[in-house]
Amino acid sequence: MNLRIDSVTLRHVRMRLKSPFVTSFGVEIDRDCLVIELKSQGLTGWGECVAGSYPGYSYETADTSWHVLADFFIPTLFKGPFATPREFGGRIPEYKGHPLARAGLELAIWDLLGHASKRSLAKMLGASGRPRVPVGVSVGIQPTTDNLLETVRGYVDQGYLRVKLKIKPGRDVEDVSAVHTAFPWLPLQVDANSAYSLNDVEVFREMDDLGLLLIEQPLAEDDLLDHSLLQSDLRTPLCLDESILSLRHARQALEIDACRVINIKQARVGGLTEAVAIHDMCLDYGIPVWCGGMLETGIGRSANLALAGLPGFQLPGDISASDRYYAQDIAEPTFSLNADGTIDVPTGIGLGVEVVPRALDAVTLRKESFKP
Ligand code: OSB
Ligand code: MG
Repeated sequence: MNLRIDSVTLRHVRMRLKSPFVTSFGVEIDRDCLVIELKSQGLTGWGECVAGSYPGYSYETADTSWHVLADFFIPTLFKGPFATPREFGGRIPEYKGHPLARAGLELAIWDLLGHASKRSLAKMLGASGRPRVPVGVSVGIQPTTDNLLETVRGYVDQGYLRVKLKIKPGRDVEDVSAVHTAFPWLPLQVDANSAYSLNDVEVFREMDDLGLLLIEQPLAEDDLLDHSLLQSDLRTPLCLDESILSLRHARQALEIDACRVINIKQARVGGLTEAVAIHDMCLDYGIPVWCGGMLETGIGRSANLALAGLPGFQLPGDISASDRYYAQDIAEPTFSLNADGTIDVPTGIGLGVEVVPRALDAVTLRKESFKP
């Protein structure tokens, strides 16, 4: 089925997080993102571009994504009809970078084509039918170690299967040891968001004795070589997040042993098409992957759950319940944690969620529609 795009609406939204999310790169009190709405022959597709208000995680922001989408990517949608979401990448070969913007638009095409073919995203991705996926929670840096222990206890009581602790220089080994001592049975991992260098190797040697599942993105995003040197010094697997923007990056990282686990975020790699390709390659290499998150609304969260149903996703994802992030999400139904620490993979057509117009309007800062 070929679908021509009749209109695209971009919205910049800002949603208050239940509690500030603190990482080595900064603080998020509100989360900004772009919500993308495609209309085609009576059908609607939704996407989410997770670029935030400042270039802390990557160089992209909501404003740069708006510019790149409005001025370059969206006009290519009007050049002809789509039969598959994978065609989108082929429409913009001349444009470089901006994976978060690409992924948001590609996601809206997936949702739209799901509605056209009456298939769920999980079906479109070829998931082996895993009906629910194990999940963990990503815990930001807390004001004190006692606050951290209290916060982790809250999530453990809710039933999360593993906890990821954000770390930064000065708030690392001591915090992580305290959590490990208080919850010795709890699967733990850490995420540095590229805050360290090889000068800090002692920090990681100490962390190596804590039995962590993995250490995520300790060094600079463009530094595969130093990750490989650090990995050779540690028993704990390194896991890359920011460094892996494409299948090529993933292959090169594995070839030089820069990591032994990969965090796959469909947003960071420019969309689900590339995410599935990385997943498939890692399955061939015998490298475990897990699904990362970007504090998504229900739109992106649904996509992450569908992706995490693929067989290579062997570790719990950063896909927490909707109520871990927002008091009011913009899409329904929201996602909740099952008693066994899993979340259900959505089964409705497309993303399987409905955007709630009133909830969306309440958080929209800017809105613009584009037509052929
Ligand atoms: O590095 O994985 C990260 C959130 C925003 C930006 C980067 C990261 C994160 C998280 C939270 O760790 C994951 C989530 O719960 O969505
Ligand atoms: Mg990360």
